[in-house]
Amino acid sequence: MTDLAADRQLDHDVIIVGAGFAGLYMLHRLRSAGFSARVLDAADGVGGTWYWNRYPGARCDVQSFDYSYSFSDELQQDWTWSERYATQPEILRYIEHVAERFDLNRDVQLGATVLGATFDDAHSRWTIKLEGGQHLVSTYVVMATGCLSVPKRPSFAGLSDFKGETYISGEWPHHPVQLSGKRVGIIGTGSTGIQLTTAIAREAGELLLFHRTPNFSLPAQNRPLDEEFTRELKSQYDQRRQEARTTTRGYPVPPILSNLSALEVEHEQRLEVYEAVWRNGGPVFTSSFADLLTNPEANATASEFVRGKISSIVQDPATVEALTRFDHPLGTRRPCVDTGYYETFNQPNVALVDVHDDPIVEITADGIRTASGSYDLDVIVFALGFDAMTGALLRMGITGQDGTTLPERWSDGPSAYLGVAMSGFPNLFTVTGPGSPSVLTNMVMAIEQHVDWITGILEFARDQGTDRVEADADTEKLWTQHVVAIADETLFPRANSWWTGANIPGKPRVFMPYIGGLGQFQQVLDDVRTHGYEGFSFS
Ligand code: NA7
Repeated sequence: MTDLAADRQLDHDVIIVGAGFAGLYMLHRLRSAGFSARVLDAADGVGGTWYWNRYPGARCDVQSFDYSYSFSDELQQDWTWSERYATQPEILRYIEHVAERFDLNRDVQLGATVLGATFDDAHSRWTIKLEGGQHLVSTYVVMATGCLSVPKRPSFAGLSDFKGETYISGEWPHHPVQLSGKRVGIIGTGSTGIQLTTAIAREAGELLLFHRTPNFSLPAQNRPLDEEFTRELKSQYDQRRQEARTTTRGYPVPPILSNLSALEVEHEQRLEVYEAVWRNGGPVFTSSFADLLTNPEANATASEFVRGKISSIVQDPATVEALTRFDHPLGTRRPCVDTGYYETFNQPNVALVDVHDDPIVEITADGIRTASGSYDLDVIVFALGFDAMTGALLRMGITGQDGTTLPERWSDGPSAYLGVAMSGFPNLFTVTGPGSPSVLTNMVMAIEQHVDWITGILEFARDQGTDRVEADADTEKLWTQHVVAIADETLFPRANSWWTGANIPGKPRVFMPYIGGLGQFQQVLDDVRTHGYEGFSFS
């Protein structure tokens, strides 16, 4: 897009916000397609989610060799993962390696906090306002701002009175945090709290886990990846990736999974499948049978199996009761994937504090006070989750045509055509936005899928001699209705999950991700493209 780049008023064809997996790949693709682009990120380093979430025990729950870029065979052949489930430091090293390898850093502006993005309707361009007063003008903006990038902050009464140290999992400091011998309290038992628990239990003098709602946690069965495994994997990496792109989850699932209903098979056979999937490990447990996420009775058989496993591991009956008082079907909140989580409760220095019926009342100078007791602590760690999927976008100060802001536009809940564009916000694209498979799948695959598609539509616009691309309001509405309708056919909307926004007080309750899966979504994207980007107008 050299014509536009030559226009002095434009700083770049495209400004990309976010230097994580999405923003970096977006930059790479746009550059290759001949667009000028710049990435902005508030952090001091690349990595996005993996830059910020450096808390003890942080790990990805998708297998390392799947949770990685597939766009370059040289990259996937050269890089070797050390474990089945990679730690945060290893993932961050990988992202840094990619940024260097593809010479991306020269177009990444770090320490750049975006305060606003405003569309100039008359000239069809965006002005981005940065903290410090800098303004940048571009034809297009791509929000690669991540689905889990705004941590939920503690708002407990008395928080500032606490004399000890406090940490937020998603803003963990870069310096080493000394926990050995200390009395540590963790609030939150999602994936983050569970990973923190197993890591901190090894170090802390005493660990109290403040537990409100049980989440299902499944064993990772993590292991180092040996040379033979890696050689075999790399010899057929391309086939694996091709298959991954057709799957629901964005990675191939193990052959032990059954296509049958859980209720179609005998009890013994069902247990054999569950045992095999449990031993195999990872988040695929909910795919053990075809109907676990659509039929409550089928799901109950799986929930019962997991409950039995927990009871057989945890010795204290009151702890078992707190850990298994599930209020949602298995898999309708994201299952956690752990290494030794339930075993941790048998350690003498670890205890669960059940705050379900005995809620946290306040934080005091010395620790945490619940309705019925006080707990003295040296350190409190908050692992309260995220304002997921829409949080970063809503905070970005986005104003579209006619001066409508994104928070106004989404006041009844998010809506985006294919999770990628919104009517009234021309030339703005979101990578893995609400209405796309995103967090229900392997995020890196979902990111590549969206980034490739966005690059395609920008090339198409350029080929047409246009520089204004906008989703049609009616088409967007139909898509959003479809996303909700297919989720309603499943058990997912029943749970108070962050997928529905239920974890953030006042957030409209909408099941945000597209549940049809990555492979099916690819067909939709292909269809829209082959019909001349149906549902978009170009001018
Ligand atoms: P989650 O899964 O949203 O978990 C947050 C946890 O924090 C959850 O156990 C909450 O309990 C708890 N929480 C939040 N606010 C409070 C208060 N006020 N009091 C007590 N407990 C509270 O976030 P994660 O970061 O663990 O995981 C997010 C995703 O990251 C995960 O699904 C993976 O995809 C990776 P509640 O359930 O509300 O009772």
